[in-house]
Amino acid sequence: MVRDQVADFSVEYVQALDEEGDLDAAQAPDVDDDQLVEMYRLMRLSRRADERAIALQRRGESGTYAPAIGQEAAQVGSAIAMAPDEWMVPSFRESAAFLTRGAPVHRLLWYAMGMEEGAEVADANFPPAIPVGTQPLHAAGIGWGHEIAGERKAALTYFGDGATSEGDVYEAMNVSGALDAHAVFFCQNNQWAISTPRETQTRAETLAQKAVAAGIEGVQVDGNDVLGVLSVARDALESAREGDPVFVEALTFRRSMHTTSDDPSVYRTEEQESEWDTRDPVVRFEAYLRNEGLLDDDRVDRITDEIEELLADEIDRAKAGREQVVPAEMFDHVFAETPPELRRQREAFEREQGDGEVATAEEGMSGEERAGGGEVSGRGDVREDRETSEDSEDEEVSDRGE
Ligand SMILES: Cc1ncc(C[n+]2csc(CCOP(=O)(O)OP(=O)(O)O)c2C)c(N)n1
Ligand SMILES: [Mg+2]
Repeated sequence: MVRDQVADFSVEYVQALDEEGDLDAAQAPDVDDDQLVEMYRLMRLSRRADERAIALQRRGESGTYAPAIGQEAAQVGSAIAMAPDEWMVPSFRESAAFLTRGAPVHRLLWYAMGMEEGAEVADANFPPAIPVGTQPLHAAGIGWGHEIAGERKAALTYFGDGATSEGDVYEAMNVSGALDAHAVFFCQNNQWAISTPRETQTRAETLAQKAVAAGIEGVQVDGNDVLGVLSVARDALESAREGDPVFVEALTFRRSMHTTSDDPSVYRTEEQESEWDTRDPVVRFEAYLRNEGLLDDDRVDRITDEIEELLADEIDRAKAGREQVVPAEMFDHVFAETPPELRRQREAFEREQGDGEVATAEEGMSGEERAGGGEVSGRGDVREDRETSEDSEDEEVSDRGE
């Protein structure tokens, strides 16, 4: 009888900045001082943009929003590693990645406001993907295209821990391995898939090991360490550009609600949340930059003021754009020639709007259609919030989503 071990696998974990903000020089990526401060600014911008977006939703000025609060290092560190003309293929929680890739805040807000303009495919960024785990297949396709065309480029796709339980994600990794697709699969393991904790998502010890079955490399990184993420993402992209796809599991934490429709206090305790207080990615990176002499109180204050100013302008622009929307136009972009049933719906919708007052898409739906609304729809809860929320936009938003 023969009984040999025929394969041996292991998963590496990478951290450059520890929880106190001390750097392990051996893992440190090469980054100049200006770029370090810019990464910090982007993390702060994203955090604040998310807070403002939540507040807008609470006032009924916007629809459902999925904040990236707590995941800024995972997104900024990976998105900044990409070349501008390489495709980013996001899920629905990538505000920090979008901002790093140059997308304006008002466009993110337009998406949450249910506007077509918010889903524009611009600057090599795909629009958000709401169906969980579908977009890695798009990255596999783009990456295969790069291989066929002989291009030294890679696509990077974002998805969550929950998405790794979807067959599509495995299929995307498997086909990428088989066809040498230039793709990086960047999983933000934020410990939660709505109310499902990581421990019950899968019995696998790590998510990174899911790469093994696809025959591609899998690596874990401290996703709250922006320098560790940058280092791992650079290596992964370099490998993918040569036709060797990589799966990256970034260990992070969703510090806020799943979306503005969610209340995490129903399914997780304050103790579970506070465990991650000391690992906040923004606090850690700021401590490092202060130690390095790249930030002091004055510079931090200036960055804060610039962010507030930028966001005030961007929110004004988002609101001004929203006023231009003709909601009935949503019927015009479905078919080349609008079929009779849709035409009837359009007419009914216009009648309901009466004197041209701007109505939400939901106001034009039947009760039955409304009941079918999805969990993370970019549209849908505007009317309800108008009726129930009296919060002020400027009020501080609780991370617990209460
Ligand atoms: C195919 C599909 N199933 C279910 C949902 C509802 N849903 C939206 S987000 C989500 C959880 C996703 O968790 P994860 O992949 O960890 O991403 P995260 O929300 O934590 O960023 C679910 C089940 C959906 N949008 N699409
Ligand atoms: Mg998750």
